[in-house]
Amino acid sequence: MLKMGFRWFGADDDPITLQQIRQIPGTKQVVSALYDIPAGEVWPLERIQALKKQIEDAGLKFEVVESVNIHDDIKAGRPKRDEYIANYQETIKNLSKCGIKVICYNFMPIFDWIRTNLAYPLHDGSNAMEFEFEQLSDDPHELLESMKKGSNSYSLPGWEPERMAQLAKLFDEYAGMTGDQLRANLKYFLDAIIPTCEKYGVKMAMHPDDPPFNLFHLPRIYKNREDMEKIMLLHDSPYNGFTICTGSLGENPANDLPSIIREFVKKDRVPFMHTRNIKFTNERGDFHESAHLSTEGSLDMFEIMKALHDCHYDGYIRPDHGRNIWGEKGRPGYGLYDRALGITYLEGLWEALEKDY
Ligand code: DNO
Ligand code: MN
Repeated sequence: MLKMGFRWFGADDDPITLQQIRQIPGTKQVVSALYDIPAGEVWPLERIQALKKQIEDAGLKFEVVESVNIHDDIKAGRPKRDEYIANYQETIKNLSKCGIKVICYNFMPIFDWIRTNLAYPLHDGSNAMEFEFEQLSDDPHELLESMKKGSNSYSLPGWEPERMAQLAKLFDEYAGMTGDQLRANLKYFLDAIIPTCEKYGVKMAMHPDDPPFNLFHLPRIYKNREDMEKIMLLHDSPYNGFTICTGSLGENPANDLPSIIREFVKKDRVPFMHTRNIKFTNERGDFHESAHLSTEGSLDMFEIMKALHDCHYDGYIRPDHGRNIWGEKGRPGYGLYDRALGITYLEGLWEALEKDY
């Protein structure tokens, strides 16, 4: 049985209700977070307990948190990092008291994932997020303008107006930083928190950089298999794990997802999976996100699920982004319908794999 989850942004911020999530066949887990707590601060126990209660009262489970974001002082290796790391340890402890088993996080400087259009029209009248190299400029403010084209009031995480206002300062902090330096800062962080994770039984699951290449002259360190091996060796423990996001890693056609999955699931380093498909639109590698089906995108979802199945995957999984379909207006990529369709498709593939055992 897949430990299938659905990402939920909380009662105040998500137009989707827990009652709706509960009606998606096969879905038992809600993946959520305290989204209003700024990176670096401790997540109070009572707040996590309240979120857990809400989810459990709706008949669902809460065992995976996405994300506990990392303060830029930790990523940039600034003096205040020790204070933020101590807070992170406290958060791990509090999450563990509430039964959380996995924390998804990312280690991308300044920004989280990036698209150039949040509402790209697809041939069937739906829309999805898109990435076009030509729209990228060296100035993130210009990119923000292009991103907003045609979309509603949502912005991607990391692109909120408050953060855009302090961008110059943040870029200064990373000026000249290499991948090795960023990796050293990750090691410093992992060496401090993994013993806490081991003690409290919470696994870390680092999310790939998206897209998986350097942007705005900022280093990115989880782009491919080689990067994963380096990260694994920074602190060798099953608690130092990965989220394998098929969409993010798949944005580089050189990444062989089934083989990456087989290698790292066998090594017990994959507590969490994100599955979604993308479709390349030209040789340069521009792409848009697509429905989960292999026939709708460039990734072979059957081979991905087969790799998981062959390795007896027993971690958590969720459909990542979907298209916005059937007139749905909410948060780009995080509508109800297409993600629910994604789940039933993944469950179908899984059932077929199980029966053929
Ligand atoms: C992209 C998404 C991201 C992810 C965060 C994890 O593929 O899954 O929003 O949740 O980067 O920290
Ligand atoms: Mn993802």
